[in-house]
Amino acid sequence: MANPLIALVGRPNVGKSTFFNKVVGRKLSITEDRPGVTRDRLYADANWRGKYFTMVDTGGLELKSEDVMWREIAKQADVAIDTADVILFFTDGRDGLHPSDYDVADILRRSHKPVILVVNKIDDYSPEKVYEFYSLGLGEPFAVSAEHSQGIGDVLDEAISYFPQTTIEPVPSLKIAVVGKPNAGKSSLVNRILGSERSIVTPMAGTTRDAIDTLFYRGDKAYTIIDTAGIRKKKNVDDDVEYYSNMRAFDAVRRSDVCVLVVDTIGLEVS
Ligand SMILES: Nc1nc2c(ncn2[C@@H]2O[C@H](COP(=O)(O)OP(=O)(O)OP(=O)(O)O)[C@@H](O)[C@H]2O)c(=O)[nH]1
Ligand SMILES: [Mg+2]
Repeated sequence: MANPLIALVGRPNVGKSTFFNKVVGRKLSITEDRPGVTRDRLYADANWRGKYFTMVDTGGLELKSEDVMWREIAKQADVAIDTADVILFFTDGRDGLHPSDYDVADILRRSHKPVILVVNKIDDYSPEKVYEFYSLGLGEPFAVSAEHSQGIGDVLDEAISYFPQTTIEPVPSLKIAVVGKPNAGKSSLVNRILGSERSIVTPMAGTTRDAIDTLFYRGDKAYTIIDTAGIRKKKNVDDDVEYYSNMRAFDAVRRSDVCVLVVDTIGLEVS
């Protein structure tokens, strides 16, 4: 039986990945002060008060946008919503209630799953900032500062209260990291192995930003396959996001038991 799944969902740049990193206790997910940093789904196991669960970080939702990238991000978030046992709906208390929050609220209501409304970036305890969020019609908002680790425990207490009574510890699995240069076909290979569209695959280089762990079974054996961002030589890395996604890829290599190196035989080039 798999762990209960908690999904983090909300519009871009509200602090989902910051919260995710605090809960899993590692800087797994890339955080930056701009929208659209998280693009795939990022899974990690954690426990709270002895209850084990898996948490999934998703990319921010821009539901009104026709842009391909935002639509791909929304597709990934949809899978997380569909498979979640509990959803943490993230909003930004510093910016205040945003029209897009209503769009996300509509989607979450339609999922008929337990939804916990989180108002993040309440760094100085100022409860008045959360009142307007009652109008989303999703019950009591939880004031949180992910950055300063405030209010996280209350949210997790509420989340685990929705778990089924019997939960078990995570299964040990063989960890396989799939690594290679950008656009070598790593996500395509991973998706083919998993038999479903688990990562965003586009012909554009650099669409996987994070190292994505997926647990799967073959026969009675458990495996974790880790899809990573393409690695380039340090001298060619020119932005922060690529720098950090490269670090995630190296971290995946370190924590794996086996590495699969994917080479593009058509586009062989020295970079
Ligand atoms: N002041 C303050 N800033 C925060 C807090 N939580 C996150 N931030 C900042 O908000 C920015 C966005 O945070 P992320 O965690 O990357 O946001 P996200 O929702 O994952 O963004 P996308 O992946 O683009 O959807 C970063 O600059 C964070 O440092 C908080 O509690 N207080
Ligand atoms: Mg993010």
